[in-house]
Amino acid sequence: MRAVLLGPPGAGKGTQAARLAERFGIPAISTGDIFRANVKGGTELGRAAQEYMSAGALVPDEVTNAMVRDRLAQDDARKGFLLDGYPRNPDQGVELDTMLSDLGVRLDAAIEITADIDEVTKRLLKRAQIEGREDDTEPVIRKRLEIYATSTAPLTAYFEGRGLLVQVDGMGDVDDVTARLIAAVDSE
Ligand code: B4P
Repeated sequence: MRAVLLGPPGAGKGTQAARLAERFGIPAISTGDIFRANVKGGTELGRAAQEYMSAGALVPDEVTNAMVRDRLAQDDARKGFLLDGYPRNPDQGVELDTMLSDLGVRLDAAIEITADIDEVTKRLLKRAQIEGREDDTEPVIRKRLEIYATSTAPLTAYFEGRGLLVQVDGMGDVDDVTARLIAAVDSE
């Protein structure tokens, strides 16, 4: 399976990507996790990403696209992958197509996890108490949701137009959402 996971911040993309990757035996590739690991490691990539992430903005496309291109070319992604958090805007969507066609493969599905704004805000504020992520404060969450609405949400129509969109309700229990996702993928 080659799929991307879409949805607002806090919808459960990272949470569910890990579970689906294990179930289907493919790597979950989270652009957010890769950026955070680089920030922690003090790498050049981390330095390039940090100021954008802490402001809740998207990291510039040229940085993000190059990173994803490298990651998708690695051996473990040959048999499939689940991209979590990429693409995040229509230009990244077009770039992903180019990367996949260069690799000679195609995307099977774009899975959108839907959840309402109040619920995702509640989840992110709860995570702030547990993990202390600097982008989980109320003003930054608001900014991330705005960017989601203006930059990322248009991807839904982009993938729908190509017959790849699968929408799954992300409200409720984590296990219930996982079961819905597996059922949706199995029926594809
Ligand atoms: P991400 O790491 O992708 O952050 P996110 O959108 O908040 O999603 P995440 O996967 O972490 O959270 P989840 O919904 O699983 O991005 C962070 C930043 O990186 C971006 O703002 C941007 O700066 C940069 N970035 C990443 N990708 C980029 C790209 N392509 N281009 C440019 N910049 C990029 O979970 C949230 C919380 O909810 C968790 O605490 C979880 O435990 C909880 N939760 C999940 N499901 C739940 C459920 N069903 N019920 C209750 N709680 C639940």
